[in-house]
Amino acid sequence: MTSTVGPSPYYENSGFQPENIYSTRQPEGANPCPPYFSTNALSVPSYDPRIATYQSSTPVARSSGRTCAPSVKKTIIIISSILLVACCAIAAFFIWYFVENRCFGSLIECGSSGACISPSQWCDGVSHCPNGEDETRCVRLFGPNFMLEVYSPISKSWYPVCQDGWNDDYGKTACKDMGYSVDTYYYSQGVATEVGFKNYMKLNTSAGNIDLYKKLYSSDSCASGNVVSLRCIECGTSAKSVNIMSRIVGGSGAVPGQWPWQVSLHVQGIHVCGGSIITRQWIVTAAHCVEGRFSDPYSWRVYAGILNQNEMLLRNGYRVQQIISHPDYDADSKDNDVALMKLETPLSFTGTVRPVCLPNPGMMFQPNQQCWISGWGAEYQGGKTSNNLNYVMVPLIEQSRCNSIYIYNGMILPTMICAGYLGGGFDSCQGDSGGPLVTNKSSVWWLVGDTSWGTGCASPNRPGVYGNMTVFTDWIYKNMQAYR
Ligand code: 4AZ
Repeated sequence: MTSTVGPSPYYENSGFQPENIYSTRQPEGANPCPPYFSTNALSVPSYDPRIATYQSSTPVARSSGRTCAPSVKKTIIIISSILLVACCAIAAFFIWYFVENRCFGSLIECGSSGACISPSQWCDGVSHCPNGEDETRCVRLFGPNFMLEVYSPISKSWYPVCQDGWNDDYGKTACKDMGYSVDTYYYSQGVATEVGFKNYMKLNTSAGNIDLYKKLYSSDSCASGNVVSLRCIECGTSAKSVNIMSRIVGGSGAVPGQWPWQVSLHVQGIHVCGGSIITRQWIVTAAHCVEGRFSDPYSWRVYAGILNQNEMLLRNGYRVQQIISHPDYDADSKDNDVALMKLETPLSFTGTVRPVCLPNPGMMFQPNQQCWISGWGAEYQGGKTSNNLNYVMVPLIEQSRCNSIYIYNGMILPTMICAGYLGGGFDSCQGDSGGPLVTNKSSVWWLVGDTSWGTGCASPNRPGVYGNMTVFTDWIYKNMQAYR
């Protein structure tokens, strides 16, 4: 593989980031500007109706005892000025406070909706926030080691979980809360903590039979020194290693079990798009595959573990119960080109039917990182779909480079990622859409993208464009959890 891009930038899956910073409570009903700081206070002091305002240019000479001496006037002006500045500063603080913090006291804000809930309602198994953030932002898996992290709505940060007292029952609860089914639960194990952790979530094992999240408390120590690594599903394993220069355009024919997450999506017995298995019931595909007349779940059949299209026609395929297209998908720009299909009956996992792993936040994909695409798409621009599953290695292309004037000139949005060869020759093509762009890292196959668009197929300076899965994982988990 030729290296054309420098080493410094990387693609980082930053996952959910807290939106606001909370500070201490502002007393309800407090007036930031008391009446003596009113704007006309300086021009109409009550003790001397004759005193000049700031606008007066000619000071009035005073002789009587009731008028102010110049030094007294000066003092009043200085004090008034200081008070005015202090009032403005206090007012500015309160304006900032109300803009930044919409919830009073210990109440917690629900994402960006502005709704407020009490800390005891966060992660209690009942959705209180309008968009359900209180139940979807409880746990996440971080980095290539699947490190379990729990969200603290108070400090608005994620903490690793100390392994002390942890068991598989807690692991299953955490997996369920991410939208996984308990029957695919794989394992929990302790991994040595990275230096630099200052805070952990620890289990209060004497807390009795209460909810997992109520048992967790924040601590700056972890006796075992191990944190929980959690696998909710055995994903990202393939029976066959890949032969790098092994059609798609310019690729090779796949063997059984090589890309076990790859599915073929049919409408009326015709292959329309590809997709990727992420759980027994959920398939990730492209939103543009399920637009318009293709949005009816009952028109689709899903074929898994079969490499040959002719063979699929002899089988029944899996029925689709539900299709969820990304709400922000834009058909013109192909922004957020991702959709989920829920199968009516769960898949049975075998050597040739297996899920791929969704990328965890904190994973980095390097520019030029080797990735693989697979599908039954055309083998050349304008060709018909292939009878056999093909694959090819495509390196990632840095965002700024792909957006350069001689490539896609600003059309690559943050929800997209480019992969391919600027010299052309190897690429995804019509019919590969919705299918996987995967990479192997730490011996696990990760879904980096879903095939989305490109100008033609395998032309120079027109690489393939894929949905950037790292930005969709929060949306995917949220939907898997909501439509369990
Ligand atoms: C398509 O229409 C399509 N060369 C998929 C990928 C590419 C172009 C078109 C990228 O399904």
